[in-house]
Amino acid sequence: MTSNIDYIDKIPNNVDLGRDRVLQRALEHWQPAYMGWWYDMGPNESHNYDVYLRTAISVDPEGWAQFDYIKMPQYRWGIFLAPPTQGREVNFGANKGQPAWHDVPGEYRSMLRRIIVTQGDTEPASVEQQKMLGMCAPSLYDLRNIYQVNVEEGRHLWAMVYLLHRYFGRDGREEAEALLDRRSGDVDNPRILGAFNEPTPDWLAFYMFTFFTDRDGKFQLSSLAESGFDPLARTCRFMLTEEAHHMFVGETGVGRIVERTAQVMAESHLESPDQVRTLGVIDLQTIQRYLNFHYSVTLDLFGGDVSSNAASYYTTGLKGRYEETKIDDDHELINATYKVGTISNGKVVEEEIPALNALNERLRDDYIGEVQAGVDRWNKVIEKHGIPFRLRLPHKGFHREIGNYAGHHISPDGEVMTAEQWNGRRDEWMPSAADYTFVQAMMQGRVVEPGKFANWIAPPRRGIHTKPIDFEYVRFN
Ligand code: BYC
Repeated sequence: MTSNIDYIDKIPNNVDLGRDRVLQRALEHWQPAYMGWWYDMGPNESHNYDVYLRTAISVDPEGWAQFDYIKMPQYRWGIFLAPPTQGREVNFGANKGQPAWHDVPGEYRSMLRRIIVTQGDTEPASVEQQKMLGMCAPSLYDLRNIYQVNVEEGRHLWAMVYLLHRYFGRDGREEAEALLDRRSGDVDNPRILGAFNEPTPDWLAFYMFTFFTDRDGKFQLSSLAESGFDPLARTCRFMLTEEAHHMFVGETGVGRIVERTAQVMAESHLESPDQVRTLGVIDLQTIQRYLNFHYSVTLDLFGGDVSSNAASYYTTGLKGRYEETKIDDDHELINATYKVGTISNGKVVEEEIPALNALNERLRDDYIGEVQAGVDRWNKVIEKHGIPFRLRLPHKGFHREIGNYAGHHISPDGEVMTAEQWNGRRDEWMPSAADYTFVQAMMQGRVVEPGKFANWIAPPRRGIHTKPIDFEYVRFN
């Protein structure tokens, strides 16, 4: 097959793609397969729309985001690494102080490939999960935002595929193909990590996902941005610039739903969930249940509380802690300990374990600190409207399937229960089939008039890229 890709124009990059024959050959096969995947699994019925999107065309801090109308299949998925740091070293683990690697160290090859594949797998998974949501968008502004998130998740897949193609030879190419073969939720060939096989059936779920799960992305990418394997570090550093917008979409999305509900409750002086629902908004109790679900499945994404994999990733210098180089310690953690929760005699207790084995838990704790701050901001909105209800994060052990809490039944307050007790209260704590039916019924059809918003969500404070809120962010043609 001969190449018909104009590399410089179609694939913006700063990896000298125009002269890299190995990479070009790999992409000649992969790029058409990617486009096939996008047409098949990308946003439903969207291929002919003109969408006001930003495209990364360079890594220059001021110039990387170019905004224009574009049809999504013509989006220029590019390959970017953050600029190199001269003299960079491996900053942690047993190889601390060695020059950072510019090629894959042979002895760490399979471990590194596994990390890159796991990261890469989440990106197309999320696009698949969100495929149908454009059909019931609450406004053109929101529709444009989900499409922006989708094309950038596509680009993040490209980022990982670049590493596989460039550094892992034949097995890298095979892994890159497999990334397009697995499908979110597929019984036979599912995505690798649990949360990426859960449906995202409505916009409340989408905003919870972008708030909670994309933020796992931020913390994992930050840890990988510390990697001693320099191309991975630099790739992730650039991905983080795009990730920030996804979390903004999530936090403001949930915030606007909360705001609209609180506003309607304050105006109507109604508090009971059933009455609130009759006013065409989502009751705060349902929002809490969605929060419980998305928070708990996302906590699982950090892996086991006690993990020898995590210890190996760290000791070898492949995956660091969140903001590793800002931490004031020996960056080897040989004698350090860390507390993890576990169940003993029917109670949640803490035990002190070697810090190296607790690195997943430590990252999870860093993450929890940040999500708590976001929940506090949502609560300020509720408080401002004089409503006594407060959203809260459930206990870390609630509804967990990975790690020390897996197999136990823990209430949002941290009480260890029997399966029967827990299941008896499940619908108080987790979205029920009836909740999903209610939310989806409210989100029938999409709002297409510029500046108009569905009743269940407040408008944003401002538009995208200095455009007004009533800008025509999507043209349907
Ligand atoms: N589901 O030693 P353990 C993002 C497996 S999100 C299913 O505790 P480890 C994004 C594990 O694979 C960020 N299986 O785990 C967000 C292992 O399997 P084996 C994605 C799971 O390896 C929104 C076994 O259980 N990036 O970017 O320390 C939209 C024992 O596990 C799960 C990354 O994850 C699970 N939740 O930690 C778009 C970074 N958890 O060995 C994008 C790369 C664990 O028995 N990944 N297992 O076959 C990693 O660093 C690690 O793989 C993990 C797991 C932190 C995920």
